[in-house]
Amino acid sequence: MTLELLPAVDLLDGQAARLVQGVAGTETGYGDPVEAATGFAAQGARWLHVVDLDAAFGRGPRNREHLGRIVAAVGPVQVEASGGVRTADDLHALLELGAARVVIGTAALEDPEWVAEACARHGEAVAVGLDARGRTLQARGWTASGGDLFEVLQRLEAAGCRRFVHTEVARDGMLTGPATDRLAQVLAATSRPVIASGGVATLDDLRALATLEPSGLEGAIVGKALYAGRFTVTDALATLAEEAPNPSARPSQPPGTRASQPPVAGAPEREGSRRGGGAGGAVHSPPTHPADGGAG
Ligand code: AMZ
Repeated sequence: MTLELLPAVDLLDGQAARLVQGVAGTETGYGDPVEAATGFAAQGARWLHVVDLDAAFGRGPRNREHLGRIVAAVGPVQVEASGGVRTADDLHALLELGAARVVIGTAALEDPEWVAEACARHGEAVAVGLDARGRTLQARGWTASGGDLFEVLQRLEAAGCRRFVHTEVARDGMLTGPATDRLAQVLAATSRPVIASGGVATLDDLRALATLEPSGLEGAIVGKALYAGRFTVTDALATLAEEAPNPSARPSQPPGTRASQPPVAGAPEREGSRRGGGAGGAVHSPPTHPADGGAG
């Protein structure tokens, strides 16, 4: 399978924005989120990851109207929506707006019984967000911490949760490369598909993540690198298609499941894959996205 690319559209007060390590006040604005979303869709993205940052910070669901506009504008591209989903009403509201999948983070720590119930009831339409600094989970817009990444992962997998989104908070918005070692540990700890978020800066980072696909990595969320023009969605999709293993050479398995894997030892370092001073990929502006020039 080809690793899925999920370009990120984070919503802050109705604007597309990127934060640095998720800290409020560090944002760079990127204008109309529908324009960003349709730009990514026009380049062939099949999924978008849309986060209501205001809701995640507890300021209320300020961006639902924009989520609805994005869903309507990009269809049939599927939208994974998250941020501030703490109750069944929040979850239902996002599903009714047309989100194909909703990611629940904070509530996995604060209300694990409800999250287990939501997973059982909504199946593939719910994913658990594991936002972590190392092994410590983060909640409420990453302003509170508590709970062990692996303990919560295993508990919610046992409760029937189908999919996990792992974010390495310390790398988010930093363009420092993904947390491949930690991801390998997460993949070894679950038989469910995992989506990775945080740190992707170059096409070589995507190649490194693609080597984890046979271990159960399903997708990669990319934000800052796209907005900063490090590469385009078109570039990323072409790179991931090149890296996809030959499907005929792989054993067949039911969708959404895989045999448990032995832990993957070490990060998949490719020859020449690490960047030096951010020079790992061609630097150019995303053709269909409002130019920014200022991020990074
Ligand atoms: O940047 C942040 N401070 C931030 C962020 N990007 N805080 C939360 N989130 C994202 C998570 C996940 O997708 O990565 O919001 C979602 C979780 O929200 P909640 O409200 O369920 O914890």
